[in-house]
Amino acid sequence: MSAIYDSIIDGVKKKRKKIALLIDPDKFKSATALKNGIAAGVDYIFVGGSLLSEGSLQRCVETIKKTTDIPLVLFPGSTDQIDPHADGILFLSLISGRNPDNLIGKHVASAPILKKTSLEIIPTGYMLIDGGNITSASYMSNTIPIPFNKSDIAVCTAMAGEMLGLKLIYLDTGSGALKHVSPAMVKEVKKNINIPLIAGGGIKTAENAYDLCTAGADMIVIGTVAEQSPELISEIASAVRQSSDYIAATKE
Ligand code: 1GP
Repeated sequence: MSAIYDSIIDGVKKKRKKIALLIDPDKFKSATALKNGIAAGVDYIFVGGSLLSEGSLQRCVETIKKTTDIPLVLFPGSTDQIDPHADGILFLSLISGRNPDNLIGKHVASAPILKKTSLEIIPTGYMLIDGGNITSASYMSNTIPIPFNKSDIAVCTAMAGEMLGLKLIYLDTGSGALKHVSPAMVKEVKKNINIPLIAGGGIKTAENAYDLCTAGADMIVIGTVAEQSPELISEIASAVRQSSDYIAATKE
């Protein structure tokens, strides 16, 4: 079963950029972001967080599944963020870090649990990039992010991830980052890999989303801006679609 991954690949082939709305169960207080995301036609809903202290992942998944058919993909911060009612899971290897637990330990612990579900498992090379502040993702994973301007390190890390058989590369400055990953880094990484590329963290405006998509991101992820300014979701989703149109026009 690979419906989600196939749809990502299809987007890459057709040069149709995608947008995922990230819902952190801890911040899922009002359903406005979800409602606006559905209205804006987001392609995927990601659910998860680096640390869940108040919210319930299960309740969040249940509410989303009752509300929409948009594929729900778990983006887990820990092994207890697995819910069989979701559609898929990003099986994250934190390849920018050197914490063995996030490279293989947590995978071993969660493999028997995942085996019993019908979740689509998407092996993902997850790379934290410095976005100007220490994020929960970096702190909780006990890893140092790749420096903001070191595209060469990002390129080599992404290439290694692809060679290891990972199916996606996700460049993330972390939720609530001051800066999103640079378009220059996205461009370099994209040039050197043949698997889909996701960019997330610190995307605050339609322009940010447009710049990352035109630089080569196949999908962008928005979380904080969707929670804090849900009225911007449709504008950001439109910018993602416009970037696809721009790319299609310039390649003709
Ligand atoms: C974090 O990429 C996501 O892992 C989304 O980040 O919350 O900053 O949009 P933001």
